[in-house]
Amino acid sequence: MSEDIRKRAAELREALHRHNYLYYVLDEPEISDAEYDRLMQELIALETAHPELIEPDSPTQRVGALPLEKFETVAHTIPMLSLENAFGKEEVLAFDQRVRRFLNRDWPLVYTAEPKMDGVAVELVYENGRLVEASTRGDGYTGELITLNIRTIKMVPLVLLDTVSVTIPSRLEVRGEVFIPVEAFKQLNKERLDKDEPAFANPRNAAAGSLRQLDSRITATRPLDIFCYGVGMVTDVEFASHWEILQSLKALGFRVNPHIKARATIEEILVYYKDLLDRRHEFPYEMDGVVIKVDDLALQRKLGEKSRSPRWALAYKFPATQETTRVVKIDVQVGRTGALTPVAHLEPVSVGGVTVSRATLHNEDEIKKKDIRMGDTVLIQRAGDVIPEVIKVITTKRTGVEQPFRMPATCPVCGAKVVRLEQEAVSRCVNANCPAQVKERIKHFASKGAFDIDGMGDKLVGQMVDKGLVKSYADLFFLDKATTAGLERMGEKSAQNLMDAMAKSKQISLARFVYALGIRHVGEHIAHVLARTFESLKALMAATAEELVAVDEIGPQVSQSVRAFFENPENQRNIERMVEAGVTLETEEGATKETLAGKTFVLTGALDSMMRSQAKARIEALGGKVSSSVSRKTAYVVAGKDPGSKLDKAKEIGIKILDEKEFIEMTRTK
Ligand code: D41
Repeated sequence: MSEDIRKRAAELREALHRHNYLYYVLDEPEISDAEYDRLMQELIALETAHPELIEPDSPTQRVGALPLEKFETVAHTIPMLSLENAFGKEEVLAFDQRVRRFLNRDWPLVYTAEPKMDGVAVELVYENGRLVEASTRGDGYTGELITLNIRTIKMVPLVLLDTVSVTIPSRLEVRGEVFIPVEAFKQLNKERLDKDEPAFANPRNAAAGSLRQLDSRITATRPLDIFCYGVGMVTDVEFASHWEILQSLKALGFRVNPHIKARATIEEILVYYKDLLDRRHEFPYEMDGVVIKVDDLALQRKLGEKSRSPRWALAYKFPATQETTRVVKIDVQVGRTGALTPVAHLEPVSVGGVTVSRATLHNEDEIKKKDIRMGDTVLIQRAGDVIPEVIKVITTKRTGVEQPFRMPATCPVCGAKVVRLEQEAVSRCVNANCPAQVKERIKHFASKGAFDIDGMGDKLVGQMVDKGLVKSYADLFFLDKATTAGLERMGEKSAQNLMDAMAKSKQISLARFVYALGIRHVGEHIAHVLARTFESLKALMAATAEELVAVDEIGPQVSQSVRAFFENPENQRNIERMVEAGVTLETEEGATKETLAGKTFVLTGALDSMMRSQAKARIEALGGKVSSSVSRKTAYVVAGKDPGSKLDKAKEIGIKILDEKEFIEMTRTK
């Protein structure tokens, strides 16, 4: 092999590490995704042709090939201590008093405070700038070795950035919290439900479950992210303050939360806490409080630790999202596929500022496992805007009158038989014409990812089905305005709006159409795969089971379900009627209208509701482009918080400037 090839491979590795950092850590890419892919493909090609070139920290080597048998355990060089909790302002002020008394100080102390991420604590070990080991916190003294799983997280550097500002230590232990952002969590759960896999209760469980995979190829598919907040053992470098540690971690290529409050008095920290608490729902990830730390490391050393937590740190938690209440009754809800989901009706209780009166109980086995009975006092939890859940029964509150739940033998809505197949966790109503199923199918049909019919709310669908106006989704397109206007809470104006919305929805992509049909096991993603592969509805309807399973990502279950759906004469008839009503399929895949084609955007400053990469994705999904510098060719400059000189330049040459709200409005996809 020539020296040139070796040199080129090294060049590519370095470039890819850098662009990975710019994209995933800084969220400020300098090259397009396509260009990044080209570099990656070139490196893969070189490494395939010359396997001796492959190095463990090549950017191509994030995902391992083989699953582990089990995780090894490792001892942390320095224990990962836990945090003392505080739940009120008084406790925080008492902490400050205690620390100052201990240090014999009557003047204010300097603290640094950071959002407390609700995820999984991990330690990353670097030797001579290379990631060699990663482990969970475990009990604080020993954890599990999850190096292969951590390597799959693109926000984790495999190789440290070499800059002038920080020496690369021969050994560096970095601590951080791995988490899953809320939107990505919801998407992950949606995909799991589509595949009939159990949903995760909350983002933290999803992150923990993802890190606990023995097969790193599975972990690689999970949207994990990390914020680093501290160090364990570090050689060769001396830090003076916590703030300096955070800055150095940033300089070495780690992701550090940008919302950290640097060097402030305890009063300022209290204001910071209040602000984060008020705005916590604007963040793309879950936080459960603020971690307050004495900034000066010399003072930290003086303070030391007591039992298992440092005296110099405090977790000021956000108000609990857990509460106890009573289960008044348990009934069942009938879903789109006839699945019966037990729901607990609760005595209303405020959980973290939101009144909760219901909680999902998932299925019969879950109720049995937790032994939840009507009349029980239970601990419930609400995480983000996820449906509240029953964590456990407070058995000491039992009086003996509590009634166990039994799955009904007949559907509570239509009275048809309920069956539970042997290999399934759910019971189902067997009547496909059950009004509850019909309503759910229509709601799904009209939902955002499907026909996206504006104004087709739950109440309206309920009335339409109850009055016998619609028996299937195809009937929607044959509704007339007068009938619609006669429904409760409707009128001329809203009926017209609904008619307009339906007319507009008739132009639809094949993928959305297939998703809208509500075929079991066919979620948004699988619908896309099917649309991309078969390109027309006719071809998809004609596809044999063999042709279907031959498609990547389509297994026997999906294949069987798709066949059964299209073989059903009633479904065929419904599809024909929709075509008669004027539903037309845009055959092209990804048929979102390219409303921003030819328009170039420049992003400057931080957006509150999304990362730069997400903003970029929104623009590109509509055919627009993102550029890093403002010129006369720029169509719009999107200005977030703390915009840079790009905004000044845009103003100077008269480019249209969008604020965050305007930007979101412009890039909303139907
Ligand atoms: O964001 C967090 N979850 C977080 C956790 C944080 N920002 N800082 C932390 N600092 C510490 C000390 C002060 C003990 C180094 C922590 C944790 N500990 C921690 N995470 C899990 C157990 C302890």
